[in-house]
Amino acid sequence: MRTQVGIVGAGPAGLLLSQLLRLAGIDSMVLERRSRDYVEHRIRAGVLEDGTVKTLERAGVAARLHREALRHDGFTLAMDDGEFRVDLAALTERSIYVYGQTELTRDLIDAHEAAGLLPLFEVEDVQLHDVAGTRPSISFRQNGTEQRLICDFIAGCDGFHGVSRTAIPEHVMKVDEKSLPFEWLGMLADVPPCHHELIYANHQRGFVLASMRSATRSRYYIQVAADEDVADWSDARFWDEVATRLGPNVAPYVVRGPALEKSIAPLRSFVAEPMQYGRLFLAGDAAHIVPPTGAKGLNLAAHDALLLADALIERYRDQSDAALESYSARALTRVRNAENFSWWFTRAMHRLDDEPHSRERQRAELAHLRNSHEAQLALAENYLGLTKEHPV
Ligand code: RFL
Ligand code: PHB
Repeated sequence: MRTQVGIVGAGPAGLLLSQLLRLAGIDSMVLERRSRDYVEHRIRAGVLEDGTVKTLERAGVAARLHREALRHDGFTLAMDDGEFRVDLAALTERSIYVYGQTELTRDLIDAHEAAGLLPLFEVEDVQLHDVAGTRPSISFRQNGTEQRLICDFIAGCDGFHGVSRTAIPEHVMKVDEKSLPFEWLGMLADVPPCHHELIYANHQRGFVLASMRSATRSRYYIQVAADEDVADWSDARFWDEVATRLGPNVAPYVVRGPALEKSIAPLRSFVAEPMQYGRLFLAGDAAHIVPPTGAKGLNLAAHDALLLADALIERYRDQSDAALESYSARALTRVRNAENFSWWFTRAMHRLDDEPHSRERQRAELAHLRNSHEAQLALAENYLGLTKEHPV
C-alpha cells in the first residue's frame, strides 16, 4: 500500500490533519488501534477556543458544531466565600465554545466516511520504519494479515501512549516532564448544569470544576489524591463533595443524577522536543500533555494539525521544505505558552498540601485578578488561546 502521508492515530489531531490534507488534494491514510465505537465514545475534552472552531470550519466539519455548541462569553472563579466572573467577551470580543470531544470526533469520522476514506480501525502492532530516510513506512497487522504502508511522510498522532514518539532516538529528543501529587476525578451525568457558564472553585477541601456538554448534560471534576480509586466514589459521595466545594451559593442548583461515566485524569505536563525527526512529525498528545485546568490539550492538538497540514500543503505545492522544517519550533511556541498557563491556573486553583502558605498566596492572587483589568486580560487571552505568537 502507498499513500502520501501515513497518519498514526484517529484522535482529533490525526483526523483533523487527514481532513485538511484531503481538502487540499493530498492523500493520507489513518491507522487506529481502537474500534470506531471506542474512539467515538471516549469522554474527554469539552472546551474549544474560537481559533479551533475556525480550523474546524476550514475543515468543513463545523455545521453541527454551529447548531449545537454552547457559546460562553465568560466563566466564574471562586475561592472561599468570594467569586467573580471573567468576562471574556468584554475583555477580548472573543468567546469559547462548549462542544464535546466525542461530538467533534464523530463529525470528523462522518466526514471521512462521506468521502469514502474511513480510517483503518483496530489495526495491531503498528511500527514505524526508516523515518530518517526518504521512503518511510508503517507496518501493522489487520485482521491477522501483515501490511505495510509506504509513505512520503508520517504523522505521529497517536497520543501520549502511542508508538510514534519512540521512533525518535533518545539522544535527539529532550523530554520535560512534571506531575502533581493529585488528580482529577471526572463525572458525566444527564442533568442540567448548575450554572450557565463554567465555575472553577478553589475550596479548602480541594478544587472543583462545574462544566457541561449541553443544556442537559453536566461534567464535573474534583481534585482527589493521586492514589484514589474510582470505585471508592459512589455517585452520592461524588455529588456531596461537589456541592460542598461549590459552596452554599451554588449547591442548591446542583442537580444530581446517575453517573454516565467516572474516570481519573492525572495532572501532569510532558513536552517532547523536537516534534520532528526526519520525515516523522508528531502532533497533539503524542508530543505534549498539559494539565487539564487550562482546557488546552485538544486545542493544541488542533493547532498542531493545522500547522502540519499547511506545511505539508506547501511542500507538495511549492516543493519547499521551509514550513516543515520550522513546524516543530512554531508548534512548540504555543505549547510552551499553554504549558505555562495551565500550570499557573492549576497552582492558583488547587489545594497544594506540600506548599506552606499556598492558600494565602492564592487568596492574594485571586484578589489581584478580581481587581485588575490587565490581569484579567492576560488570563482571558491565554484561556481563549494566544493569537499573536511567533518564535523568537
Ligand atoms: P488522542 O485523542 O489521545 O488520540 C490518539 C489516538 O491514537 C490512537 N493510538 C494508536 N493508534 C494506532 N497504533 C497505536 N500504537 C496507537 N496508540 C494510540 C489512540 O487510540 C487514539 O485514538 O490524541 P490527540 O489526537 O493528540 O488529541 C488530544 C486530546 O485528546 C487531548 O489533548 C484532550 O482530550 C485533553 N483534554 C482537554 N483538552 C482541551 O483542549 N479542552 C478540554 O476541555 C480538555 N479536557 C482533556 C480534558 C483531557 C482529559 N483527560 C482524560 C486526560 C479533560 C480530561 C479529563
Ligand atoms: C471539560 O468540560 O472537560 C473541561 C472544561 C474546562 C477545563 C477542563 C475540562 O478547564
